[in-house]
Amino acid sequence: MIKYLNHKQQLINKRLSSLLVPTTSKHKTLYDSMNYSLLLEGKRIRPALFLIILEMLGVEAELYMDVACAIECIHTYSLIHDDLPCMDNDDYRRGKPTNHKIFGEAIAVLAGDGLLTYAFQLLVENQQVNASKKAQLVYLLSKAAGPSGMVGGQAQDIEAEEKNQSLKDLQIMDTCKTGKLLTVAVDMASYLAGSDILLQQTLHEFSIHLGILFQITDDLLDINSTLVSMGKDANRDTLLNKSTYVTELGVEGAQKMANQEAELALNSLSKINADTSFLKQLVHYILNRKE
Ligand code: GRG
Repeated sequence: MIKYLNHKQQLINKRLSSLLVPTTSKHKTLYDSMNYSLLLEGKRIRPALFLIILEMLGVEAELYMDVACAIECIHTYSLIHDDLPCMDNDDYRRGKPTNHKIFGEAIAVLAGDGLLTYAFQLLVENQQVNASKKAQLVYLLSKAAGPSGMVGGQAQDIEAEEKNQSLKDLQIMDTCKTGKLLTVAVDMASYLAGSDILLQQTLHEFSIHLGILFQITDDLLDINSTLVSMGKDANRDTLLNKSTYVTELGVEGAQKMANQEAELALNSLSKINADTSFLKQLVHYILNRKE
């Protein structure tokens, strides 16, 4: 799996590094700031997931590389904004100082804004996709990233600081904040591959379990890791007094739930009549991840 994932990461990194070029030297700082965060070593899980599903469904995935990159642009914007002093106030991300530490808060806000809007430019400029498919991709991605998705989850997170959230509320928050961008990577791939409705639903169900699994392992890593292993400040959730799967269930309970979610994700895959071996390996990779 690691080899396959690394290959996908390399392809994504190559395309990402050629995308953002300023049209005037007057905008150089903004572009430097966007490229700084975009090109740092991220795991590229969301775009890789998108490409893996396309390939599994028999589509030449590289044709849709810019759609994959659009997802990563949105993810990177969310990290830049999440790290700002008015949000989580983090000093490190992807093993390096956060965007605002290098470029200042105003440029970091604009770099996030730039990446968010550029993602949609990338989708619409795409030559591989016809107009009606573009409209559907824009709809799916904006819905997942916007107020009914990631931004909604982030707002709930901000309001919940210093308060105890029930497990149910925590699940609503994480399904939106972390889950929706993973889910939409799967939904966009199954849509582009022209999958029938049953397969789309099964893949969607798989992605929901994968999203919860990803968040639980993130919570477990937050307490068990260091700046070096995670690439960001560890133990931030405790410092910010946030409810997480670990605070609600304890380490053992959270690990048990991670195992259950991994099982449920694998169970969804078992209903699919295609070679799901890479997706199965991705589930195990996320369950056992150390970064
Ligand atoms: C600011 C609108 C807005 C949203 C922020 C992504 C996010 C929402 C907050 C980040 C906080 C956080 C740690 C969420 C947990 C899951 C998560 C998104 C982790 C970071 O993603 P990875 O592990 O990071 O895929 P890399 O660096 O590998 O891309």
